[in-house]
Amino acid sequence: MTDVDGEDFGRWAEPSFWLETCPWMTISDLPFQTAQRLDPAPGTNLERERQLTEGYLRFDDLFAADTVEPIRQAVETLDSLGLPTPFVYAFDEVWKLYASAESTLEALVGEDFLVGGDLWAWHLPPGPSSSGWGPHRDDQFANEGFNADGNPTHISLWVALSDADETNGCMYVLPKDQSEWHGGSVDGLTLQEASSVRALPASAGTLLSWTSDVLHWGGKSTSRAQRARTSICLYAQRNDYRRLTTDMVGLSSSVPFVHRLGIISRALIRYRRSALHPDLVASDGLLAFATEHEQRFQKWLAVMHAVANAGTDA
Ligand SMILES: O=C(O)CCC(=O)C(=O)O
Repeated sequence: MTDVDGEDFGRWAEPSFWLETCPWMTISDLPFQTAQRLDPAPGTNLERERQLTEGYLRFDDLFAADTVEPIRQAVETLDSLGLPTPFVYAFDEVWKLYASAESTLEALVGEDFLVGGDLWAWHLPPGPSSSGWGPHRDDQFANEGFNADGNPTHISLWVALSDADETNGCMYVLPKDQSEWHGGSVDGLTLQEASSVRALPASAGTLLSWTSDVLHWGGKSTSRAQRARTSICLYAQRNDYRRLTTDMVGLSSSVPFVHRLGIISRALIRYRRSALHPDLVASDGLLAFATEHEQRFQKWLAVMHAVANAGTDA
């Protein structure tokens, strides 16, 4: 992602700016209500068992080309204009995509789940200077990744928007049953573990998921890459558990544009200093914009919380 210094950030707070950037996309308050729900991916219940042992899953071609292609084009367009790619979450189509997989995701993470939290969008142009994020586990919630019954409290959802393979930086995982736990550190991978690493080529429309104890990373692109690797990721978390991050939304909620700005801003702030992606350069202007919209979002959440509690007390 390139820097956006000198940008008039005031415009970014208007839906019209993003709609002019990607006129084929839409922005409304209630994206989930109009999302078409897909049937559960075949074998989802069996996969749930594998989620407990290996920790990662792949649902090939879960989303149709006419669902993912507009989103891919939006990420590519944002990147080509030097706009931060997570702003693709300003558009309804991304939220609808996750909602359309509701029945598959329910089987994996529990009914009435929430989505959001630490989201991102990647566009890796072909060639050896592009790289996915380095090896890590999504374990910032430390011991809160699993319930007492062993089922995950949250899983990561990664969707290929373009075909990803070993030439353009597909995902790699170390299955959890092949992993000696390194106490949260990714140092000291043994040869035995290295030989158990699996490449996860994924055609556009494929959903990958993993639990918080799975070591994973995005590969490097190569001079043999034919196309950019483009993808999006966020969390799904159980709703019968405390919200792990403040920016999780239920699939029956509204997600107004101003909240999306807050959610995107939180992600920009969270990942700004991350060693996972040295390409994120946030200008002072971008940081000020993100801070303002993140704070507005938090204030709104506090008000909603107070209103809900007042309702309970009455
Ligand atoms: O797409 C990538 O390169 C990295 C994705 C990832 O590591 C994550 O979403 O946690």
